[in-house]
Order: sequence, then C-alpha cells, then structure tokens
Amino acid sequence: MKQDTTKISKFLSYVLRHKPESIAMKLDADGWVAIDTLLLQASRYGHKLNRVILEHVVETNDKKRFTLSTDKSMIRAAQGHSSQQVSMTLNEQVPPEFLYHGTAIRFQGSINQQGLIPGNRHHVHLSDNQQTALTVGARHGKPVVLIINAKTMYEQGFNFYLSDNNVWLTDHVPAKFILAK
Ligand code: HQG
Repeated sequence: MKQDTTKISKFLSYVLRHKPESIAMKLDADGWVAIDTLLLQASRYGHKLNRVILEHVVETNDKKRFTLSTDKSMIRAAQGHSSQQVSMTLNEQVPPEFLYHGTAIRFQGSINQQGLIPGNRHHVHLSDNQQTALTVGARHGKPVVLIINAKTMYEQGFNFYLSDNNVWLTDHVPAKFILAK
C-alpha cells in the first residue's frame, strides 16, 4: 500500500506540477484541475486511480504536496511547479529572520558565485527549520544547510511567499545573504 501511494504521489506530482499535457489535461493559472477530469484522463492513460485512493494519498502525503479545494471538487500541487500553464497567485508574507536551504556540499562553490537560483522550478525553496532543510539537501548528496538572512532580504525589497504546505519561496537569493552553517 505504501509503495502504491508513493507511486501515485509521484504520478500526481508529475501531472500537477510538470506535465499535465502528458495525460492531455489542462491546469488553470492557479494550478487547479477538476478531480473528475484528472480521474478521467488518468484512466484514459492507463493509471489506476479513483476518488477514494486520491483523497487517501492527499491526506497521508508526508509533505502535504497536494491541496483540495474546500468543496473537494478540485486539486492542485501546493508548490514545485515547472509547468508554464501555471502562474500561481502567491501568498506574499513577511519571512522570519532566518530561513534555511538544504543543498549538497558539491553545489556550494557554484552557490557562492551565483547565489541560489530556482533551476527547473519556479522559485528557490526555503524551510523555516534546519531539520527539513537537511532532509531536502540529503536528496542531492552529502548535505549542508545554508542559513539565509531572510529578514534583511525582505527589508531590501525581496519578496517572499508561503505555499499551501509551508514551503517558503523566493525568486533568487544573492550570495551575500547566505551564511554557511
Ligand atoms: C541547487 C522537494 C548550483 C539547490 C524538497 C538544489 C523541497 C544550485 C538544486 C523542494 C544553485 C535544485 C525543492 C547554484 C541552487 N549552483 N546549485 N547557483 N542554486 N542550487 O530539487 O530546493 O518532494 O529543484 O541547492 O523537499 O532541493 O518536490 O530544489 O540542491 O521542498 O515536494 O540546485 O523539492 O519537495 O534542486 O528542493 P531542486 P530543492 P518535493
């Protein structure tokens, strides 16, 4: 069951963040799609999925990656989009004094030069705690946690956004705002 839910979660991330067109589906600009449409298109493309399983995956997802609309008729990915169909209205917030970014030690030289850049995603992803950042960094190799002077950035005009699942997002973190731990 755990394996199945992980597989479905990965499928949902793929179609709701990156490639809705892979199952001939369209997202609206805020990333939403009707669950009925998703279920229909998923089954047309050979993915076994129904509403009960979908809601189970959404509820049990370790990082709350997916959000249901209040009436449970729509679904979207909370963050992490690369699809050009999506330009989400972001929830702008004042950040805490420090935010954290976990990365691999081998990226540090390049980060010191360029700062943090979004790569394939729409934003740089930051966490409000070091443990989460460490886990995020470990996905890429031997991890290091970078401390970001978020408050100072904010005071200098950088915008910060908080996703549905509490990931902090910003466009770019210039190197001068990064302190290595
Ligand atoms: C690195 C997962 C070289 C950056 C996680 C990271 C998170 C640079 C990698 C979410 C760089 C991009 C995001 C530079 C940044 N030079 N490397 N100038 N600037 N990088 O996966 O932050 O499972 O796109 O440090 O839990 O690791 O998708 O971003 O190592 O919340 O829900 O480039 O993805 O959540 O990697 O992870 P990623 P991320 P999900």
